[in-house]
Amino acid sequence: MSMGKQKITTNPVLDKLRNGEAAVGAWLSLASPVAAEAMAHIGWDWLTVDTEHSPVGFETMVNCFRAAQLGGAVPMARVPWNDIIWIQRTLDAGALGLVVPMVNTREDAQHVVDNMKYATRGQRSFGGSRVASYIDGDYRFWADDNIAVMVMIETVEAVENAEAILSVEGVHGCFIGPNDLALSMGLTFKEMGGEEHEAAMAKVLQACRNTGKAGGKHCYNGAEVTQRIQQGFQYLALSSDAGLLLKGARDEFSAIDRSGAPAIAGAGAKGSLY
Ligand code: 3PY
Ligand code: MG
Repeated sequence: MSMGKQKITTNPVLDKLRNGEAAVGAWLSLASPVAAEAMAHIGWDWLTVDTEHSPVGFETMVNCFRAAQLGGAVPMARVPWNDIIWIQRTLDAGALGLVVPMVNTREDAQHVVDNMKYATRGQRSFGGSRVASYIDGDYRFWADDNIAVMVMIETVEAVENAEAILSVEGVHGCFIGPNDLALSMGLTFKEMGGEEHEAAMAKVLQACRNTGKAGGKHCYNGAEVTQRIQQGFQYLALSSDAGLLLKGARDEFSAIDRSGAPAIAGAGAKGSLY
């Protein structure tokens, strides 16, 4: 059952992860509900508003959640930090899953779970949630095992501790941040995706297999998403609204020929301008 049209009984993203399927989405970094709504209709399983590295404001984030829901994508957010205030407010604002950055130890992961769960499992305080009326059931209990808890593994320390992190009860999976991981390993941009970087990511994937949790990664293009699914990753982000916009704009801008040469095939083509 998809988000938006009818009440959901379970979180469709977690349904997929639990079934061993891939759940593919994208990051929302443009701080634009209009872009979010346009993106949502593509068919993504989820859309994650990035509040760690984008200038999005809190109310705009809520409108991005609404836009995602309208298109049938599960609204999620990456919080800026493993912080009870951010986590509580973002869940109350309607996120059905959180990606939490820089989770380096088992204790960090336990702290994420504590922050995201109501008593008796955690310390989240009850104040309702914007999405309570979109789910079938009592949100307080529904939330317990239906809000996706995704911890980011993006440092050498986290890779070392991956199995301990993932074995924490309540953690559904992890999400590799390739950039911070490379920085932590002292790798240059050119060395990203090289043997050392890939070996660290393979270690995380093995930890996922050993613990029965879902592995995830931020991917650069569709080909990489396909490759990672084949490797066994399940929670895949394909770039971001900002990245995809820039890629399309760059490709088309660089295809313009101002030399006066005869028009290339495709000029005069009809398609969608919007
Ligand atoms: C990273 O690459 O560090 C990320 O956080 C990607 O989302
Ligand atoms: Mg990062």
